[in-house]
Amino acid sequence: MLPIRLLTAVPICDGHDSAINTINLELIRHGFEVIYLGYHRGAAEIVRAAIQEDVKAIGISTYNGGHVEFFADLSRLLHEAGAGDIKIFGGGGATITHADESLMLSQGTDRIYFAGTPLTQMMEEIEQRYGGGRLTAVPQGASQDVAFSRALSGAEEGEGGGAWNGPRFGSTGRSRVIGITGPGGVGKTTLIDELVLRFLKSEPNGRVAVLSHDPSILGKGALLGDRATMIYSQNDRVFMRSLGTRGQAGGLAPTTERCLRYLRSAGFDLILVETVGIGQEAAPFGRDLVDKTMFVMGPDYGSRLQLQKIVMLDVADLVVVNKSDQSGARTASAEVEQRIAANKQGQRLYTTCAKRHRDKGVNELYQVLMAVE
Ligand code: B12
Repeated sequence: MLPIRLLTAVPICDGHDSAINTINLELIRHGFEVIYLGYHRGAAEIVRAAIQEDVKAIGISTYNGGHVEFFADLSRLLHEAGAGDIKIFGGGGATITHADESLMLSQGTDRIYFAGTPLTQMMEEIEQRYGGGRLTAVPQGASQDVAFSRALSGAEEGEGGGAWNGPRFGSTGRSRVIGITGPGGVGKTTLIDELVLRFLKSEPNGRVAVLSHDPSILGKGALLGDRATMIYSQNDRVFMRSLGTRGQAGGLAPTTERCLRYLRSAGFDLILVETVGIGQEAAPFGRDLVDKTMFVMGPDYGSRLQLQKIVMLDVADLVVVNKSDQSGARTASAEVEQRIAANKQGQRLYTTCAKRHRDKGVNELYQVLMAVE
């Protein structure tokens, strides 16, 4: 059985994230997979993420006021999408009054936790309310994303024949699946977000999927936080699913292959798969899992000798040195270029600075990805 998933966030115009950070850790300790969206988040992006991540409930921490309207908005948007069965709960010290609470409960909120509620009591109750199985029914009038998201979780569990039977998602008629890997901290998520931006601009009717991995232990909870750092991927034409590795070594999850097959069958034009940060020995993508593999590294890998030890430099189709603004980037590019030239496999090196707007290296990389047959 898949772990139960919850999404947590702090509303727009609110930066009080200390409470939710504590709550997140407790939820993880109690075995939940927590997709954390971060602070200053609008109702629409929270609802979109909750649907795509197939969560059982949304937990909101709010301190700066406006909570009555904000929670009502969440409830309205969930119902409009046909996902009114996703519950809403939350807290915010003493800034939510008992009168507010009554109003909020009457407008669709499931539970408010007040200041002074012990964490153990809160967790026991959250387990009781939202534990058990995931949401499987697709309510009448549900959006395509709601139906697809629940079917995708079903596919993870081996249900439904492994292929999507509903309307197709993309517009170009073919899916390109790109596996992206590299050590932690080299900017993979930022690079993916920038590739997504280019896709949204160049394919006005297309849809892109992102499958993102964070480390987790089998049978335990996980904090899945890649969405919190993404900007352009908060868009209706992006379908993003975060996965915990659930005890599997190497950078991917036990259900990654099923998810990828399912996303491909749904016709997304571009599917970007991000592994967790990997070590020198890992080569996470098997032969048929993806169409092209991309290895992203930073200029700071140590000595030239270290380069010899990185297995992905032998097998990646595309090699990217990101953070090209850092000192040492030129030398790094030259050394990596030499390293892959020695492989004699026609691998190409791209030098990028993903955090820079309209970076030429990212533009070039995007063109190459979209030309993948
Ligand atoms: C810490 C704090 C800060 C820190 C925030 C640090 C951070 N990164 O979070 C700092 C100093 C940065 C800060 C800044 C500001 N703050 Co302030 N801050 C607080 C303070 C003192 C505590 C909040 C807190 O974290 N409590 C700890 C949590 C764990 O406990 P709790 O609140 O009791 O929560 C319980 C339950 O509600 C539940 N819970 C809470 N959230 C959730 C979520 C879920 C999913 C669940 C299940 C449960 C749950 O868990 C707890 C269990 O017992 C409150 C005052 C107060 N005593 O509440 C003011 C307060 C929230 N801040 C306030 C204000 C005004 C500000 C500023 C605007 C000040 C300014 N002029 O700059 C800024 C805004 C910052 C921003 N960007 O939004 C006001 C808000 C007033 C209002 N709403 O009308 C308060 C109420 C202070 C006051 N009395 O004036 N603040």
